[in-house]
Amino acid sequence: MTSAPSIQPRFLPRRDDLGVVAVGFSGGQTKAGVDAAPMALIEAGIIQQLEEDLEYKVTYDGQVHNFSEILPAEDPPYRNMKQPKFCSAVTKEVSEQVYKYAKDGKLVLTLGGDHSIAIGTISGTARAIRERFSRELAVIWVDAHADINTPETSESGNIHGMPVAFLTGLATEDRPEVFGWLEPHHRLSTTKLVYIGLRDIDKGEKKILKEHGIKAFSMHDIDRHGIGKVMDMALGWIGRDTPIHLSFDVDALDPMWAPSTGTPVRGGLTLREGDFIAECVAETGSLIALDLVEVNPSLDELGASDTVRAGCSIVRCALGDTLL
Ligand SMILES: [Mn+2]
Repeated sequence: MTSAPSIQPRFLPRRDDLGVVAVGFSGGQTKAGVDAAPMALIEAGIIQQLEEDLEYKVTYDGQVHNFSEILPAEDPPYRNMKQPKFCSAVTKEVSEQVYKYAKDGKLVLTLGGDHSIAIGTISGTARAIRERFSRELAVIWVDAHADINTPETSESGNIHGMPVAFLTGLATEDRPEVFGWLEPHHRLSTTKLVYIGLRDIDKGEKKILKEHGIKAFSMHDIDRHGIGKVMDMALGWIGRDTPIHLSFDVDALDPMWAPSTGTPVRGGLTLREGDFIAECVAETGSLIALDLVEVNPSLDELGASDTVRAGCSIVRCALGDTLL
């Protein structure tokens, strides 16, 4: 039994109050199955663990949303993006839900789904934090990939590789039905973004990261400094007293630990390094939202349960679980 997090809240009036959003969405990429992740995580007991072991008061509507009711009749590619209208409509709904929880002072946990849903989660918290504290949000994006392609630099056209470009305003669009609903108050500053775990970056993305001076700790940096120093540097860059949204793509972990994911890349984080990142963020007391995305239980029959277990562990660590 672990007691509730003892860290003093800076941004949460009620540190033990958690809103859960389950987003069974796979339209930001082309492999089926990532939509089944929220149910797999819930069946593995994640909500129960948060309630019983970490003593959170959980608000959850009991539904995994697949948003089939807003699936557009026609959704042809636009500016090279696949399923642009569906992704835009779903992320807008997610944004509203996350905003409501965050505005209400709740910590928000979103279970994905592919990483395109972060357009919704991060825009929702960015807006709530601006309204509640007149502050800018910081984002720690833990991932093998930078997900910062613009529609024009993307080779695949999959929107799960573009969320950071839309969130930072590096990609913009006027049409409201294709992310035109993202307004300045939804956005994230490129100076408030920190990547950890990168190792598979497209040419166009490397250029974007360099040109905008975006803080990124690749696997090379983790090899050089160790994960402890990297976390010190990452949190130092963000600064104390800044609300943090942690967006954790399970593919940041090495496929040895998390094989059931859409775009696995070898040479990744160990299970402990992943948990350590989450523990360090929890220790700041500044976490206001957490995404866990890209668990795909259908891709690797043998590795699915390992991947789900790894995902549950990261969520528990980020929400205050400790080894001792
Ligand atoms: Mn990702």
